[in-house]
Amino acid sequence: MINRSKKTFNSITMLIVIILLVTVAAACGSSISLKQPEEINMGDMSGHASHAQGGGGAAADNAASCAEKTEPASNAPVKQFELTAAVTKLTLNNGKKVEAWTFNGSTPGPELRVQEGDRVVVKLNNKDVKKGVTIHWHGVVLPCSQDGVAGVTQNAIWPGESFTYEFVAKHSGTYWYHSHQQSSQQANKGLIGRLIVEPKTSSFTYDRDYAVTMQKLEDKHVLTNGQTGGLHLDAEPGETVRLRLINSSNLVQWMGVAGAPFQVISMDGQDLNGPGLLEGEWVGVGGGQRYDLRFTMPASGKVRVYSKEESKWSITLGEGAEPEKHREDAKTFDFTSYGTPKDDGITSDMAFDRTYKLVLGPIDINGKSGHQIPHLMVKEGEWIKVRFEHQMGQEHPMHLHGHLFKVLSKNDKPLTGSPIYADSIMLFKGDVYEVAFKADNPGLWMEHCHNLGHAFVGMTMMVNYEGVTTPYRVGTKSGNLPD
Ligand SMILES: [Cu+2]
Repeated sequence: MINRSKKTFNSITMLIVIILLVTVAAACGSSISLKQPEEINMGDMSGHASHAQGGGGAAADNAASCAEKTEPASNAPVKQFELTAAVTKLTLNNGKKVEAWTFNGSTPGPELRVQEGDRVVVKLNNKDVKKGVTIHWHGVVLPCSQDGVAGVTQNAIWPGESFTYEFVAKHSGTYWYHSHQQSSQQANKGLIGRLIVEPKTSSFTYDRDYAVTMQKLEDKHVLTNGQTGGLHLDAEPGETVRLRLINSSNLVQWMGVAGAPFQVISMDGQDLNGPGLLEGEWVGVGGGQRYDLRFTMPASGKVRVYSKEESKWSITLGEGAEPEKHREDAKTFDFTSYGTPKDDGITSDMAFDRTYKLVLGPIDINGKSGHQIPHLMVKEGEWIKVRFEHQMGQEHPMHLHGHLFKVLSKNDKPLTGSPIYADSIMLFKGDVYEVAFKADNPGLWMEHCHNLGHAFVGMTMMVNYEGVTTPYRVGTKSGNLPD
């Protein structure tokens, strides 16, 4: 009873803190920043290893800096790009004027398309974004020094400076990029774009391949690939379409498909096994998540993919009569029992080297916030299980850098459909998920809520490999503030 009332008290305190933060932020405009630490070493392991339930302790033999973890030379075909971040006065197609922060003059920035196995080389220039910029390649498994987190994997790139990213696109799929310097503000101001890694061979065929960014610029302008008022894409009756949906906004978007049955063929860029046909279900795409849909254009000519809230994102494909929208109270897509199982040997009851439990509050993890949250320590070669329990607040799309994890169970029931590999898991209040990953990419990796507003106020932590260090520092002294 006492514990319970204490818990309730803590939750109420947390809510009051959120309300205060939001009020202060609203009152002061975008120049507000929370009291930030002066200098923090995110690779500092002192006192942080004790939270593991087993394992841990010994330092790794091969201590190394994140900065030295680069993509090894290879004969991979090179795809080169240049992205320049700049403050840009944009006129949206509804006539509204916005001062956005853009890559190459637009938001989203250019869609980067490469093939699986390509060596992707991207030169980032900062023209005049005074707060500094970086690029994080969301969902891409790459070497630590290329992850784009200011103060952890590099310094922020200041006006007049450049930085070149280089990594091999090992996994095909739908990804995106965004600044990870003051990410909540910078993504919101427009420093985002799409990265599509086309498969060498696909388990799915399609005639059209489209990628769509669902974006909320400055918390208010609803943009579909930069357009207000929805997006139209060409498709002929009988053609099969792969539609890659990317939710770059903070909140979950419930997406419906009117006019055709559809499949979810990929989540977070990773293909599903044997996905069946769905009709009239709402697909919840969390902040930062990607869902690839596949459908065949009907003889009547038109399909509409749209968010449940009428005034939001809408994509029409083809020409013809408006298809009938499905019911508001239709069922929601459940990936835990979708598609066909495939044994990969990764299960809840296999032996894990370390198991961690993360209890999510409104803006906290295990009752702690930001730099106070102990790192999840791992060692190369280990298998790690993470149990997420959502106790209070909005949905939390928890995102892990540098790895793909497998979703093992929901509410302690193992998944019964296709294996799900992802870089994020969205939890609603009451949800419990267990995920597993192999520690096979030594580095210092963020694990945070991709409601970037939540990350900004502290819902962010690190998964650190033993022995890996960083020469970079987070804090007001360096100006590296990744959020
Ligand atoms: Cu969150």
